[in-house]
Amino acid sequence: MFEYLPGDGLKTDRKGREKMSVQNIYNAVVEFEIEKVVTLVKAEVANGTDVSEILGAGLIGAMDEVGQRYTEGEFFVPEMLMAAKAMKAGLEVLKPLLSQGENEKKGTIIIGTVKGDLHDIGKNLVSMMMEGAGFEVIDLGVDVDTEKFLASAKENNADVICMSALLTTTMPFMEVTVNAIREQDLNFKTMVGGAPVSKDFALKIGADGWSSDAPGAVETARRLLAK
Ligand code: B1M
Repeated sequence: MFEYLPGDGLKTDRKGREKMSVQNIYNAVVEFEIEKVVTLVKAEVANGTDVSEILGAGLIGAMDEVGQRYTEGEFFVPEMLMAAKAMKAGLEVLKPLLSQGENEKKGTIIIGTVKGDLHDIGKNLVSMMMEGAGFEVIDLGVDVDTEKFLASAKENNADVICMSALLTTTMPFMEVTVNAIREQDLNFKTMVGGAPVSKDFALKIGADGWSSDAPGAVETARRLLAK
């Protein structure tokens, strides 16, 4: 268990020793140092640091910082892209830990980032955690339109269609898919998520489930299948 000392921003363990490792992962992502991210994440895993700590305080926290710097005009698209590469490299190291887990098949999930949207890091994280929880996951990638979601769901006899969006401009495509399922009287549950997607939005468009993060997405999928 670590804690931040007030004022100095340093991470220390209970004995007061400096514990900067997860902060170093964060810094390496913000500085686009791909190899350093990989080395540091491997080292933290070997040290037994909680994966959720590496993810939350390290990798995901860094992407929030990158978004902030983009908003403030300090970073531009190339910087967001380089940081994303560094984040993805770190995520690949964690993948075996996130996607190993229960063997009994829990259901089939179709997942993708909606039409017009190329952000895939959060979607990949949800995908890995779903696999770890025992779901069969068919990942359609990014820029996925309604036709592709539905064709894959029918072909694979899916239980839940999971849609991710990071842009306010692409969120409406979630509603298009939810409506198409209703209009065609299909029996697929839907789940939506992504940074700008709120619970209110999910309720408004008639999605069956929503979560603000990947672990919550797994819980929501479990609940939807239990119904
Ligand atoms: Co862009 N981008 N981006 N971007 N990008 C954002 C999203 C933005 C908020 C940055 C900002 O302005 N501060 C902003 C959107 C503004 C808005 O719509 N309101 C933005 C913009 C504007 C753009 C472009 C339009 C920029 C341009 O070209 N002028 C452009 C759009 C391209 C397109 O998609 N058509 C663009 C491009 C890019 C890159 C390609 C450079 C790159 C993406 C690379 C990639 O994904 N392979 C990129 C990045 C990296 C970001 C930020 C910095 C980081 C996103 C990320 O990976 N976060 C982002 C700022 C931010 O979010 N703070 C930003 C980490 C990831 C783990 O979090 O995806 O939120 P997230 O996933 C979370 C939860 O949301 C949840 O689980 C995860 C955590 O456990 N979750 C789900 C996600 N999906 C879920 C599904 C579920 C449940 C939960 O159920 C189905």
